Amino acid sequence: MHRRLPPVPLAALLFCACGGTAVPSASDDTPRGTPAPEQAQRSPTPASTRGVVTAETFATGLVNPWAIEFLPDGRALVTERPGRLRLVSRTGQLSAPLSGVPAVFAQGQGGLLDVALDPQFAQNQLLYLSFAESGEGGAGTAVARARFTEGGLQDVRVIYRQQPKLNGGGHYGSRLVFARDGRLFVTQGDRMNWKERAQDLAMGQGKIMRIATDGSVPADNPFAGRNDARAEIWSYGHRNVQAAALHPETGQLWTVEHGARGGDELNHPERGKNYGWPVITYGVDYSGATIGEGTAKAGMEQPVYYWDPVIAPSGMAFYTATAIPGWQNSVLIGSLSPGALVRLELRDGRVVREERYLGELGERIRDVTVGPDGFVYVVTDSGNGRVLRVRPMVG
Ligand SMILES: [Ca+2]
Repeated sequence: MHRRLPPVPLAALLFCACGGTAVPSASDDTPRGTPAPEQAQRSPTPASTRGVVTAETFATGLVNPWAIEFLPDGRALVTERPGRLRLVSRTGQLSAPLSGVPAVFAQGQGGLLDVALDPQFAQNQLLYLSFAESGEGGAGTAVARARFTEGGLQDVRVIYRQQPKLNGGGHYGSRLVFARDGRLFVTQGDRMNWKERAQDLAMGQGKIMRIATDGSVPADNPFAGRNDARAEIWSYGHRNVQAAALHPETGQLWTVEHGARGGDELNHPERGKNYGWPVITYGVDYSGATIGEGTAKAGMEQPVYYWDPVIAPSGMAFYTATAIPGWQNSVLIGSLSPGALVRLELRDGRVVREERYLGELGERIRDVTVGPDGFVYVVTDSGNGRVLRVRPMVG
């Protein structure tokens, strides 16, 4: 029979182990019988680690690439925020922009954003693009479905529009993630100047949406059938979700959202739940002013983990390959600022370790995926953006 180690030494042991940065659990030092405090785990802000992986240029000459997605044949699609979609060959050559991409509102953070393949892409060649779309009232996040052909996109149709459209260029979200049931999650933001709308179920801002691939709303959505709520809503109270992926074992949606100063959050948004923004947050306004009511409130979910200082998260992938030793089952997240590839180890739904890599590049990492070779591919956000292949350092 195993003896239980006393809680505090166990936390200290975890924190010191292995030369990496294990994360102390908020609940480890809570005496038994005492309810756990409403306090999320905080990132220990590890320094970027050198000597484990190296990044080599795979493709170059991209303008503000936002997303990368591999096709079954080993080529990749890359979006450029000004409104272009390109193919990257298996050897890193860029194609001319593909025709048929919808017109995008390419201002501020807006433009052509994510790309996702249909789960049946090999049979139907369908793909989905998220983008900022102009229209009455300003602009909003939108999703188009199209059929990929070598000659460009065909049968392009907008299947989702964030309502209402609003002025401003900030906080569009907008990652696309397929659930196991074939429903499409669309992450969004609060459009920056409209944060209170994240709590208003009649508004499309600050929500994660769940739609069918023809744009219809699944009847089992949490607010379907209500007069006072948008039926597409899956979860709400989000600030700006630019990183999302499906957990390969549980099938849950996991997300990372930009907080204000000191408030980036890891969540696994569940059906109908309220993630608190802007009522509760660990961040403060950029002016230093407090936001909302504090860090916890009944009826609002705590993040799994938060970053203070922030990482400015964008792009996320679960690593299930084996080509990079020790990374299997990690969560990989792009950091725009300070600029890094963030790796989390999860255990039982909690973060037990955080490491960071590629900080020495000084690049804004905008998206992360895993290639058919098992290596990690990231895109860098700049006017001379690149696709980088991340491999174990040899020698
Ligand atoms: Ca939150």
